[in-house]
Amino acid sequence: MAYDLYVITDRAIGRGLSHTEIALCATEGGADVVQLRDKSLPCRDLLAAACEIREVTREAGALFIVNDRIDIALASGADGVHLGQDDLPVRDAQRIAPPGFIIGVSVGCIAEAVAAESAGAGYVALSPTFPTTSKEDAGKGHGITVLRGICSAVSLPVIAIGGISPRNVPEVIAAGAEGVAVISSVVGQDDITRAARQMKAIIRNAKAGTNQTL
Ligand code: TZP
Ligand code: MG
Repeated sequence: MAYDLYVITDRAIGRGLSHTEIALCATEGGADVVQLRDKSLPCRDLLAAACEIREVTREAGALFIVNDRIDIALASGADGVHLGQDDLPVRDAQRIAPPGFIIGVSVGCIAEAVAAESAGAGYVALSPTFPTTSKEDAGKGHGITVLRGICSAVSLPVIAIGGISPRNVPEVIAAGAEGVAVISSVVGQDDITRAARQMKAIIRNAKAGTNQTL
């Protein structure tokens, strides 16, 4: 399972494009994971979007994760759900999840990452790694030192989320992150496919140790 480039859909930052259009562009550019994130859509509209993105990601060979809503994730056949510290606890989510279902968890410190791993999470995301304006209540960036500490403390894939740009990908990967989750750096760009392709190349190069930036 690759988590290198994890793209989160956001209709406002995507200038009115639909979730499905964003997913199409992102996967065309090589996104490994698409997360459907929308806190305002009515349930049935969210489910419809999830079912469409399930098709798009299946064709592209990408993972599909639904933010917050395990019901929508299960009903649409998504690969997993992404849960915050105030969402359904991992152990409760596991009781209703089929085998192999991925439960990703946002964490803000080593203790939360270790707890998520013990509870059976499939990956953890340090949220936010850097300051971001894309999530109102994101709080301050935890920074590279915390990221490095989490990467050493758990054996799960660790994803950096919040304020990730082509410029800071090399230090994030060098800290041990398996991948980066982004909104602005891909969805907020005029050409989402091109931006995804560039981010993917930077991640690949950072993993190969070449430290290329834009
Ligand atoms: N969760 C933590 S930070 C964040 C989310 C959804 C927003 C990430 O957006 P950006 O634009 O990549 O900083
Ligand atoms: Mg949440």
